[in-house]
Amino acid sequence: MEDPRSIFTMIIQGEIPCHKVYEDDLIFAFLDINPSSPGHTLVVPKEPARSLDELSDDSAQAIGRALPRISKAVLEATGASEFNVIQNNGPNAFQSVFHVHFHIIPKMEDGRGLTFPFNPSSIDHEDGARLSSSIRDLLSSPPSQ
Ligand code: DGP
Repeated sequence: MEDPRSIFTMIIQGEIPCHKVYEDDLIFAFLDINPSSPGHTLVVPKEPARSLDELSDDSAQAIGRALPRISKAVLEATGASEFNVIQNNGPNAFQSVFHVHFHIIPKMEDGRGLTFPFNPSSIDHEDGARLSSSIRDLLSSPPSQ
């Protein structure tokens, strides 16, 4: 039978080797095996949520605390002064490992790092008013857990 655990859970549990950079009760961070630039780091909650919208408040809080600290250390270790943090959810949104993770990607002076088109458009204000109202309403009701 196929192992239901994600590859990141196996890394966290020490069954698959990695270049670990940080660990606490709720968080694990290690270098990406396919780095976009030197120091490309993945910050992963130990909780095996598949996507960010499924993550518990406790893990979200721990990630929020860890990201700036880990980013600072990655910058210092690589000599980069700029970086991207990116987090993908769903296969069409470029997620390939279905265990929440944040990429910290140093932007090097020679251009190495994240490159992508943002595909911007102009906001439709009527649509914007409707959507922001709908999101506000959803956020003001108690979380369903
Ligand atoms: P994403 O596309 O956002 O799901 O990114 C998944 C990343 O995980 C991708 O950049 C490569 C990395 N990755 C996949 N398998 C392994 C592994 O076994 N070890 C390490 N260190 N990184 C991995």
